[in-house]
Amino acid sequence: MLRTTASLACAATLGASAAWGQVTLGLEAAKAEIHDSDGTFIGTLYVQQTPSGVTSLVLAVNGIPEGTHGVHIHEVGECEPPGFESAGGHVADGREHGIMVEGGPHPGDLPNVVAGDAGIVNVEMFNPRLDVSDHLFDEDGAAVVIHAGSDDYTTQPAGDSGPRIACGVITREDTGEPE
Ligand SMILES: [Cu+2]
Repeated sequence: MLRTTASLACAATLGASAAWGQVTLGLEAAKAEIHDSDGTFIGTLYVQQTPSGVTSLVLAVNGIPEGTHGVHIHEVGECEPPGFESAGGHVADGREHGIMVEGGPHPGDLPNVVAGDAGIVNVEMFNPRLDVSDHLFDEDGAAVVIHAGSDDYTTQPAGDSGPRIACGVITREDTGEPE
């Protein structure tokens, strides 16, 4: 009985670590260190291609205002504070912005995140449209951007989500050779 309990606990621990940003050998993975408009480091985004072709993103930030925030993958890997306009528009691939729009969403569109009064967000997201090789590692790279307000998933081109309050340049993570 004791033995069964121990192995179940072990399986649960392994499952959790695989979901939270652990890389899989030979599949594309990426990371962004996110800074706010003052240049303060506030957290990290991990991005990973998975065997199913769906991209997994794990966002962990500490130090954004309480409330709901739009988060997107923007098309240029440059984060020039304070406004982060250098990151350009969303990774769009000719699509419309937002899940509530016909012809949407952008591959760079992500669900809103909610920060409590401590300013912390810890979330894992799946994105079937975002391709790590094609969208993140193209010539001008890519960046993750957090907005001051929430994305309404409708308004073009960015869901009326307000100013850009944090940004992280996405860089490739070495995942070794395919097995
Ligand atoms: Cu955005």
